[in-house]
Formats: sequence, C-alpha cells, structure tokens
Amino acid sequence: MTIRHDWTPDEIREIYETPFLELIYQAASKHREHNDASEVQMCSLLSIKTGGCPEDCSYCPQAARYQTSVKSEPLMDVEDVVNAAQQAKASGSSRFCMGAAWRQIRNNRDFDKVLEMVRGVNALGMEVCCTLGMITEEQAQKLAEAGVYAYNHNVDTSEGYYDKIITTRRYDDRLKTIGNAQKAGMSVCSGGIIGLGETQEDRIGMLYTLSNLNPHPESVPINALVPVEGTPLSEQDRVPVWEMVRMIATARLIMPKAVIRLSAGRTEMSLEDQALCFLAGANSIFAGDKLLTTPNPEANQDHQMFKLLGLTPRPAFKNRSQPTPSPSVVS
Ligand code: SAM
Ligand code: DTB
Ligand code: SF4
Repeated sequence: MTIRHDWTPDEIREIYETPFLELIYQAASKHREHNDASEVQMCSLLSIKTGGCPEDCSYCPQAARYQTSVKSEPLMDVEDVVNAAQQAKASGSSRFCMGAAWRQIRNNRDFDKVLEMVRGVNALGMEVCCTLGMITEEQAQKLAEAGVYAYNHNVDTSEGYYDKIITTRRYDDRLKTIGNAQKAGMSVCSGGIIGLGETQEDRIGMLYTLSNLNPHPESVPINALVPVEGTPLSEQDRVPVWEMVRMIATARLIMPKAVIRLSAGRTEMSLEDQALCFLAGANSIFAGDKLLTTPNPEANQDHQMFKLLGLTPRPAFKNRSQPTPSPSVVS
C-alpha cells in the first residue's frame, strides 16, 4: 500500500474509534508490514540550555514566567555535551537529541557553539537531533551542514486548540519551521502532547496535521503531559494508558513508516502498559533517567524491559536514504 498524505479527519476519527483490541491488532499488523517490530530506537535527551524561556507554553516548566523548580542556566560547554553523548551511546542510544529553552535561534556565538556540539556528536556516529525553537531557512541549512540528522519541532496539539495552550506564537510559525528544516534536507521529528485538556477532536486534528505533511515526519513523539508544579497545567489529570495506546495505534496506521516514539510519561506507566504501546506500533523511547528537566525510567529498568519483551535497540540511520556519514570525514 502506498503511503497516504491525504487522510481526512473523518477517516482518522473512524480509526481512532475502532474497538480497542481490533485497533491494536490492525496497528500491530501494519507495523509488521513496514518495520521490524522487534526493534525499538533508544534516543537520549540532553537539555543543553535550560530554563528562562520567553514563551508561554502552558505545559512547560522552562517558561520564565512560571514559578517552577527549574533554574535558568547558560548554554552548556561543548566538551560536556559530547561526553554526555558518548555515555548515551555506550548505554545503547543511537540518537542524541539536544534541547534548548529558546523561542528561536539567534545568529550569535551560542549558535556557533551548538554547531560545534553537532559536529562533535555526529562524529560519534549517532543520529543527531536538535530542538532549538524556531529556525530560518539559513539557520536550518547551517544545522544540516554541521550534521543534524533530525530537527524536532512538535505541533503539540490541534490547530484549533493551539491558542488555548500557547499565545506567544502561532501554529503557522510551527509549520514554517518544519518546512525550513525539510528544505534544508533534515528529517523532521514532530508530534505532540495529550492530556492538555484537549478533546478527542483535537487529538484527531493533531494527527490530521501530521499525516498531511509530505513527507510524513520521520519520527512522531507522542508525549503524555508531565504536570509540573507552577505551570498552568499542573493540576491536569494523568492520561489513561488506553488513550496513549489509541494515539500510538492511530499514528501507526496513518503514518506506517514513521518512527513513533512513546515519549514523556513513561515513569507513570507499568511494563504492561508500555508493552501495549509497543504492540500498538510504538518503536522508539527516550532513554536515560532524565527527559529535559523531569524524570524518566532508569537505564537498567529499560534494559530489563527490552529483555523481557524481546526487543533490541534499533541501529542508527536505519531510515536514511543517503549513505551514512563517515565519522572520519567530520572535523
Ligand atoms: N523550546 C523548543 C520548542 O518548544 O520547540 C524545544 C524544547 S521544548 C521543551 C520541546 C517539547 O517538549 C515541546 O514541544 C513539548 O512537546 C515537550 N514538553 C515540554 N514540557 C512538557 C511536559 N511537561 N510534558 C510533556 N511534554 C512536554
Ligand atoms: C518531545 O517530544 N519530548 C521531549 C523532546 N521531544 C524534546 C521533551 C519532553 C519534555 C518533558 C518535560 C521536561 O522534562 O522538561
Ligand atoms: Fe520554551 Fe519550548 Fe518550553 Fe515552550 S516548550 S516554554 S518554547 S522551552
């Protein structure tokens, strides 16, 4: 079957509302048609610039305007970042994602430093991912040239619900950056969060936006909100695992080749819960005991989970159309 980019909200709703066991069965089958279902990508996250962000994303502990326990810190040193990537690689991660609490990149010394970090991590033979806020076409080009494999920029929710969650930028700004990353030849990592108080229609709307991108995002993180004290969404109820599974299964059925990442929220999930997510087509996790600022399961817990479920870490550059870059040619 060809990959479709013209899914309608009605079609997506019909899939989302399929009886639970039938939905999982269909998603698991589709997953096996397109991917090796025993492989799960391990992706490590590092917050290279924490806190003090000028945006007002209601879920985020790094927004300067909310009183949270996150302290604002300057950009990390290149050497420390490359060392962290090396450790992540040693514990099985094939992708390393560097996150900055920025609204957008500025053309200054900090950007040059990030490009150096990218070159350093790329030379380790890992897939380099960055999430640095909005970027222009020129900045995207520079990131791609330095060796960024994927740019993460989540649409986060539906277009209609966006201004209930963030008022300091627009949905279109998000799509523009995604387009700039694609034009520069980086693959795109884009997904969202559930548990923000959105309706089922908003979840369908978010999947509609993602599945109508052409090409589809190479990876799609599905986050369950981690409610953080001090943010406007701190009192939100936790997302039931059933809904996480429905989102993952629907994403798998409409974007069959994408890497679907079971992202934030795993500390609240049992191994059985997570097993259901993998069955429904999730094939990536964030590994390491910290996401950006909040906790994530310990490495040894995840190693045990892989063993128990018969999963193996997915090698780097599996979806790449171009040849794998040779570390020796990167300065
Ligand atoms: N500042 C950049 C941006 O917003 O694009 C990059 C970093 S930002 C922290 C990356 C993503 O983390 C957000 O788009 C959001 O999806 C996710 N995120 C942030 N806080 C979260 C939370 N409390 N729970 C779940 N996901 C969260
Ligand atoms: C994504 O979709 N989730 C990650 C990553 N991309 C950058 C971030 C989750 C952050 C959870 C809250 C925190 O740890 O600060
Ligand atoms: Fe800033 Fe990103 Fe957090 Fe929004 S999600 S406040 S842009 S760090």
